[in-house]
Amino acid sequence: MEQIKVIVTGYDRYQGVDVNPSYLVPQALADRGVGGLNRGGTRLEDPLLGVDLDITAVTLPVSFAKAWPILHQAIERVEPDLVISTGLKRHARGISMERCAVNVKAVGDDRARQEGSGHGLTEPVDPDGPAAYWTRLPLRAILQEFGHCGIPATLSSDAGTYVCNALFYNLLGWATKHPEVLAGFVSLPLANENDRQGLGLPIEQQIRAVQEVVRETVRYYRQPSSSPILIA
Ligand code: PCA
Repeated sequence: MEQIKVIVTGYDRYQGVDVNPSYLVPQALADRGVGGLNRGGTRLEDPLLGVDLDITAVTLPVSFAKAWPILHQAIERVEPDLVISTGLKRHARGISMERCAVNVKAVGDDRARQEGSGHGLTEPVDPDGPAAYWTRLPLRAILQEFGHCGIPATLSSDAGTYVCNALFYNLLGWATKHPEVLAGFVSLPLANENDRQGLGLPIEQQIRAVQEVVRETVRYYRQPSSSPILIA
């Protein structure tokens, strides 16, 4: 059996948010796996057929200084094939599949407001780094899968200017030196259990979404396709 190791990350308590979905979702994946098919199912096109999937959940502090070093340590310990990071994007209506990380971070006291596109003072994440990095996750396949599952989602080129984007930037910078590893970022909306009109999605749907992200990324990892990953 081929072993594929996955790190799924999220964040610890986050100011002003009762339930941070990015705290719950990685843990749920580590506990439950990514769906029934890898537990005795035999659907032909199951990307997990013959795969021993090992998922490690990592909870990170909402801290520019600490988040990446902790993830980096976990990466060195686990030696993963895939790294999927998640974080809360409060104003999102559905799942946002992030295409790129930018070399910009908010400075100043109102950092927490910089989760979306920020307007305040900024500085580079890495003064010597490029303007942006692209993810190599199969975003098109993932969004197609979301369509089949009825999961509301969009492509995004903006993980904000706060810790999520900085972590993503550092992660993709690391991944350029480790091209055998696929890495990406999924922004999650608020956990919303009942108000269908408002922002957010129920937590179970968010868990399902990140399970699909892992499944489709494993499929691509095992058999890279020639179809374009990025949608212009
Ligand atoms: N979202 C923040 C940091 C922690 C989180 O869940 C962000 O968008 O950067």
